[in-house]
Amino acid sequence: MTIVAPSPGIGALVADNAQLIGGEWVPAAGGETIDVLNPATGETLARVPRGRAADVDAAVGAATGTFPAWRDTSPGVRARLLLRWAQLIAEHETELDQLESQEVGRPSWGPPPMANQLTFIAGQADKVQGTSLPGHSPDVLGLTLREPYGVVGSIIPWNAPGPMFTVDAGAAIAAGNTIVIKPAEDAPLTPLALARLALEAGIPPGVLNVVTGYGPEAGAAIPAHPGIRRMSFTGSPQTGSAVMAACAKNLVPLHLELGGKSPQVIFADADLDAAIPAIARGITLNTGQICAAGSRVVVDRSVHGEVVQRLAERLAQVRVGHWHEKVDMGPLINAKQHERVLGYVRSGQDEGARLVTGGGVPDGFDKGYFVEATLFDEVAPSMRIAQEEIFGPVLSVIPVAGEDEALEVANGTDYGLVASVWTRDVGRAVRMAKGLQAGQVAVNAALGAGMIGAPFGGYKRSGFGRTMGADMVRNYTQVKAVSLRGTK
Ligand code: TXE
Repeated sequence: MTIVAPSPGIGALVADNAQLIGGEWVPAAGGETIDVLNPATGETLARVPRGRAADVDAAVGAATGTFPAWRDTSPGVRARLLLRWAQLIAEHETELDQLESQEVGRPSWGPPPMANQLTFIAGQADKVQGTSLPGHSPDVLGLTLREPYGVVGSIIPWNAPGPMFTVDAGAAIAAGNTIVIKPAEDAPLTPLALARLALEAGIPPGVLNVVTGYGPEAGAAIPAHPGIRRMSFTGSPQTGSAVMAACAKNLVPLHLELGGKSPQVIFADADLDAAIPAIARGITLNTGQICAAGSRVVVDRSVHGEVVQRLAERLAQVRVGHWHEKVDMGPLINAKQHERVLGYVRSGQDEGARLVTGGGVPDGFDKGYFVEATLFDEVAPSMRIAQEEIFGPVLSVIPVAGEDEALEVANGTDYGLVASVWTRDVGRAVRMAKGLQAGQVAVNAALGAGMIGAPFGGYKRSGFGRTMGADMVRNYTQVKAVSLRGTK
């Protein structure tokens, strides 16, 4: 274990240069490695194997070998193993929080959600039921069975590596599948630590396999592998499209989660004392690198001036800094994202939006990938900053007149992940909740607030399929109809 470990948690939870295949911690078949950097300082946190197609092949082989025994393991036992995994995560929540904070570069979020997610998932493992079917003949019994797919593949991004890992891996294995999962090259450490705890919990070798590596190498090899029976991808629309094309070629069903351009609609009768802090936090949390970030404020002209002024005051107070400091916002994940976000700021200015606050690199942060919390006003719905996912702390205010225009603008992008509405008028809240094209709608609340296990996923080009929700484990099964005729 030769890891550079600013936090003692890393060395204890993640082995140097090791990925998990068939229950063994192994280097890449080709022996190459990738440095994982701390985005606040550029320092190397750890190195992980640079897996490629040969590593994916080995992982699919291990998962295929383990599948029959895992499929036939009683759902109650699977649930207990998942609960033990959840318990170990809870016992290590401080180290896991520190690990994720360092590799993503965000300030601590406190206890991470993974233990609760797995508890929710484990509760579904023994509740996936089939149905009985009406038949043509009295001596035939018709049934449906829900069965796992086999070996499933998953590719996850870097913005919330812990929760993404447990949601996908947890649901897949709860249903009796085995899985090959590739974390993002920027943030593979929390997934590796979680996989270590899964093994320690007694989840059998080969059920959960983690291949680390770059997207076009290890990632692309997963949907293309003939042994994969279902695929799940979270990331950019461009890469999602490539993964879908590979799945089409390989005839593999898939689930896509591709981000958003989520509107926060404010009407004249809104409670601004509640709306303003929630909206400011919604765009600065994780430095705006959240698929559900509320990146557009669609506001009625009658309160537009006040909303812009109060948002500007709030965003100007956002404290930027390192993960272990008392700050609101860390850096962006890498140089590519830094350039991309600053590029969007330039495009907003070039297209004529009014830069109200932020827009640059904060003073004293020439190292790392920091940006200021940024507010644009007088944004036209057609501008790039109003249409494209920036994945940074850049908020665009679009003034509108009345409910119809608000709905048209809010729905006027290719995305449809989440949306929120701020109004005291119940009738309008109902109309908006029904009219907004989004997988989740919040009324007078931060996006997703106060719900446990709500189904999450997109309309339109935000993707298809849902994670969480009452059917999340069932979604990892396929249906078989069985007819049974008794013999004389
Ligand atoms: O994403 P990629 P990037 C959006 C966000 C961000 C943009 C680019 O707008 O600014 O995407 O981020 C793997 N075959 N989101 O470049 O490329 C890669 O290794 C198979 C939204 O980081 O989609 C990583 O594991 N896999 C989002 C994962 O795909 C490939 C979260 C995501 O990387 C691959 C992240 C390939 N050819 C970014 N190329 C969300 N929906 O939450 C890359 N990968």
